[in-house]
Amino acid sequence: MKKELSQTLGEIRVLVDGALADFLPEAPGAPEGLCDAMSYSVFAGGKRFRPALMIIVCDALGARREAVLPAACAIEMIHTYSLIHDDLPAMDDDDLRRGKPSSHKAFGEAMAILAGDGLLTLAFEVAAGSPETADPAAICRELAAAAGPAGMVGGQAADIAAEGHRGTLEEVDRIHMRKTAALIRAAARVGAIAAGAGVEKVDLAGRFGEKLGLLFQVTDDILDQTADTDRLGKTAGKDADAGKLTYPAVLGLDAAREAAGSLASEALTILEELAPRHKMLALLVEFVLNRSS
Ligand code: GRG
Repeated sequence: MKKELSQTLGEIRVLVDGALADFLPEAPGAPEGLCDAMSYSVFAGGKRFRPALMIIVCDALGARREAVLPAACAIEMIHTYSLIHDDLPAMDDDDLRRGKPSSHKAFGEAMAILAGDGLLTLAFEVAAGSPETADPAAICRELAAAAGPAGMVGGQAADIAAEGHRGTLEEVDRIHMRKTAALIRAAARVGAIAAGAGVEKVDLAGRFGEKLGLLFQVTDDILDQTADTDRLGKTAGKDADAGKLTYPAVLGLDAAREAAGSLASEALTILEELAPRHKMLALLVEFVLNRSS
């Protein structure tokens, strides 16, 4: 990763982790064990990619980071809930996440379900507390639409339904557009909304985020097949074993790599209109294209 990007991501991690630590133990009246399970997964070492994208889009449009910080924490809570629930035996049944025992292995299934529920609901309380200038209602709507039945939850349901079937590229796109790209698209849109951007800029940010989100999924699928469990922090090769509809399964590895290159170019083309020559966003695209974990 380029030094400038790793420095910016480091700064953002400190900012977001500090704010998350403030928000998490303060679920008033929540039993201690529940807060422990919520904090365990939030601080298990995730990359903070979605908050970083949101904050860098906000930076690129010239706004202060305070405007977007609650929403950045909210999206990380939503993302973490999705991983906790995805790892459950009824879903992907994975014992390992972010290099540590997954939530249900550490706390039991019931507490893992509740930790996910707690994070999802707390996320909206936190997002609703965004500064008035950042349009909290619009932010909550974006996050809810991206996480809900027409977004991530719908994508997860479609993904489960497609297991073991041979599919087309269009089907894989349709699933992953919702399961992974919708939340990443929302990260970019919310960054623009919090910066006070108009509808056209918000839509451009969304188109940029959508390409980046699909790219993120293609590289995730490629890594699942090519990287080892230690590097991934989750069990490698699970998608193929579960008969999942992935980009390499439908296209083959070489064509999946080409598709990743095309998505990165498309994202960079949209960036020229969104924030011309914005180096950090361009570096973020390059990072997702070349990531190794
Ligand atoms: C259970 C409603 C529900 C949804 C689950 C996100 C998801 C939907 C499932 C996770 C399966 C998966 C591996 C998807 C690929 C893309 C993805 C979300 C990877 C994990 O995100 P990273 O790499 O994780 O940002 P870290 O740990 O760095 O935060």
